[in-house]
Amino acid sequence: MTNDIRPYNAPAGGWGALKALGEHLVEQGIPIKGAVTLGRMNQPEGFDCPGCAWPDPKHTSSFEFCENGGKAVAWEATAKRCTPEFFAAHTVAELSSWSDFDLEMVGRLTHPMAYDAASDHYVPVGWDEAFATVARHLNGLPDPNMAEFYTSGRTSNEAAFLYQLFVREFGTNNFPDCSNMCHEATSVGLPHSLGVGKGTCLLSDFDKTDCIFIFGQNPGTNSPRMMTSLRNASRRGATIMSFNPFRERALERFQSPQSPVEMATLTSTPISAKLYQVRVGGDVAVVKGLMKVLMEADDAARADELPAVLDWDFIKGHTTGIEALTADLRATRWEDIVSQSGLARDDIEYAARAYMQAERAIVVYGMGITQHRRGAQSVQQLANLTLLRGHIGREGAGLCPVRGHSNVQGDRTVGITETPTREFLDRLERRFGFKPPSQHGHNVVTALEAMKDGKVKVFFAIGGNFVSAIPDWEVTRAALRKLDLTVQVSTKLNRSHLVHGRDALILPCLGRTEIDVQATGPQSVTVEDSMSMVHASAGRNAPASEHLRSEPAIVAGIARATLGARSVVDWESFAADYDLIRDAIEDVFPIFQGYNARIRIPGGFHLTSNARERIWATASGKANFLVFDGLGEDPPQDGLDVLWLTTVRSHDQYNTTIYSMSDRYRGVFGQRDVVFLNEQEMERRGLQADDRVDLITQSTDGVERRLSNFRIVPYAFPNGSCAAYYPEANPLVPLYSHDPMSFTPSFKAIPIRISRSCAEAV
Ligand SMILES: Nc1nc2c(c(=O)[nH]1)N[C@H]1C(S)=C(S)[C@@H](COP(=O)(O)OP(=O)(O)OC[C@H]3O[C@@H](n4cnc5c(=O)[nH]c(N)nc54)[C@H](O)[C@@H]3O)O[C@H]1N2
Ligand SMILES: Nc1nc2c(c(=O)[nH]1)N[C@H]1C(S)=C(S)[C@@H](COP(=O)(O)OP(=O)(O)OC[C@H]3O[C@@H](n4cnc5c(=O)[nH]c(N)nc54)[C@H](O)[C@@H]3O)O[C@H]1N2
Ligand SMILES: [Mo]
Repeated sequence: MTNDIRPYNAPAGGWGALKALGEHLVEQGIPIKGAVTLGRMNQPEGFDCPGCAWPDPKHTSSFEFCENGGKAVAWEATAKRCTPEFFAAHTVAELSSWSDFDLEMVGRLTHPMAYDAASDHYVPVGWDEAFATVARHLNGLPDPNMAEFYTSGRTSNEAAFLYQLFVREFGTNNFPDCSNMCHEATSVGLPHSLGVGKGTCLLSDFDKTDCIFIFGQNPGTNSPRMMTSLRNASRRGATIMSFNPFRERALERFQSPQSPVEMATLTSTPISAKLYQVRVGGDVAVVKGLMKVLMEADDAARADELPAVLDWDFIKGHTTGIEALTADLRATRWEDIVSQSGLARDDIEYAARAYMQAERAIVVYGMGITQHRRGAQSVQQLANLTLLRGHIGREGAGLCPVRGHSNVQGDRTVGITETPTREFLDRLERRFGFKPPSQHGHNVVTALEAMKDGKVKVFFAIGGNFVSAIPDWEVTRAALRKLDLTVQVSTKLNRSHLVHGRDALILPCLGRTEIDVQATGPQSVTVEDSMSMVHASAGRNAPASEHLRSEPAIVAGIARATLGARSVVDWESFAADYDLIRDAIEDVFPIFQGYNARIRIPGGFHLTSNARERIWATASGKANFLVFDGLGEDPPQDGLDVLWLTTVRSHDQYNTTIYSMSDRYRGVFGQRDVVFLNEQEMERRGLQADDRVDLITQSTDGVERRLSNFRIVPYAFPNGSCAAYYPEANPLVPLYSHDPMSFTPSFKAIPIRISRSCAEAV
């Protein structure tokens, strides 16, 4: 493929999306099987899309086309296989030189494999022997806290619950989790505001709202089924406003593959009324600006005896902290808001007026908000914005964090957390009869620090690709290589199998599209989507290999091997019948009351949210307005030279899985080692389009973090900001650069300098 830069002028979605998916099915060798499999996705009797966490209309609808959901399914249902013969043909050293794309293109893992240091190959191993290896390492540790148990968010509720049960009976709360790098800022920030660490919207709210504000989220790529809701809202006349340094195509206009008229006439629906290109890290300034306009308009309305702009009944009855918030807003100067946000005051006032006029408004956000040095506090500012007009606990309104992995929210709900509450531990103890550890465990950042310091010996991952998702590769990968054992429960070969400990295991598991038969017959699992809907998922494809095991079966096998007679849990029964796991979940978490009966109803059920009912589980018993000190989401940096680098997903990747080297909507083809920069910033540095440059982090710990030979892509990006792709840019993100409240790495704002690459300078 040519590595080309050319603008993409078509709308998002449409024929371009259909074509892209068709090509992908052919590339995976499954043009027919892929299409049949897609027909079963998100159907009452089918499986849940393994792509994103956006809900489906009740899981009862007819086929809804989603290009990227389709790619996620094709990726799993591929005809390609990664077999023992493949491993025999390639040493780990050789595979380490392969690209991430090439590694995953080998296909589905078929056999459990163990690393053999003498030959530098992975060799086949029996399941029992693999379990015994894990048990030997874990039981040899002087302290259970010397092991880390990572979870990636595709793991079902059933597997996740068993996993936390095993790890807690083993004796630790070390649960680094992908959400530590994702929506942790929501989980940690929002409870202070609303008493709940999740969103308050249902899908039906999008059908009733007048206004949607979207901060730092790219629905056309990362939750494409959301485009149906946005398109319908836009056509109903709801006002959509987006805040994003990129002019993401789907936020501009969308051609719905579900609409025969748009497809036939090549027309599209405009999505955002305005798309504000906020500076990287400028959102708090925008939100404070919006709130300042609302407050001043309310002052003026009061003076003129007009209807209030703020919802004072709600504020007085349901909240605390309004005085401190308004004092802060009064003290915040417009010139600072403008310079920090990169937006004109007029723009912010225009957006605020749209917000003010809406009776029902939804505030949506994604990684552009959470992955900053003050991510948790930034989330709280969005909560303030909704509370000012009483938009929580009202139909058609609310706060809507868009979660990432398809079950990342469910994993949290069923106990994957390094900071368990006393109440949860007590219930676990009452149900099972062992004393779970109460000492808080490690998150991703503290786990990596402990590995660096030699305090950890074993790393176990259920899903994911930890070594590529994490920041600061040079340091963090060296830490992982020092471990005694690394274990990856995976579906495909990835970098985490190649950056490994002295002993290493690859345990291949069933994917969500596949039939899972256990001792009592075929099983289904359950997942919770971004809007707290829980529903069943049952695969229909034959497993990729007869040697695969389900995630619950793998966890139960390891638990039995490790804990043996000292366990009080009947692991075998749980692995044989997932209904029993759900009964146990219900015993520990009363919100799952009637679990097994309720998931048999098509569409599943909603886990109620207190905040949606205007019940505030905060210390004050009210919703709290919280003040953000200043405007900087990230620490100030001196010097004209500094650019804030944000790291984003292309249209053709799923996190660390790269589907292709292109990013169609942003006009980048056949390459990913690029940096997006505006003409003014280029000129300032004497740079031109296509120049090759080095990106160098302005580190504060004296360590050099540099990426070489990145190609400049001129893009109308805000001043002072630039962008590159995740995960290629992860070596630039220092481990210390994280939110002190939520420990979310600041993947969306790294201070860097850019200089011409040496090879070119001569
Ligand atoms: N196809 C596909 N689907 C996915 C994923 C995937 O990789 N591929 N990943 C899944 C996961 S785990 C997650 S968490 C979600 C992620 O979904 P998103 O939250 O959409 O994640 P990103 O693409 O990282 O970034 C979101 C947007 O933030 C913007 N942005 C960057 N910096 C800033 C900033 O400072 N301020 C503002 N306002 N905006 C900013 C970027 O331009 C981008 O449009 O998607 C999930 N779904
Ligand atoms: N710079 C930068 N870094 C980031 C981000 C960013 O925006 N910028 N985003 C962060 C975010 S939001 C997240 S969520 C993390 C993602 O971090 P992870 O969740 O760790 O990474 P993924 O790339 O989603 O994991 C892909 C692997 O999961 C395995 N897999 C897929 N399906 C299954 C399954 O059904 N079962 C099992 N057991 N394994 C499976 C496959 O082997 C595949 O290779 O990355 C974070 N890192
Ligand atoms: Mo995520």
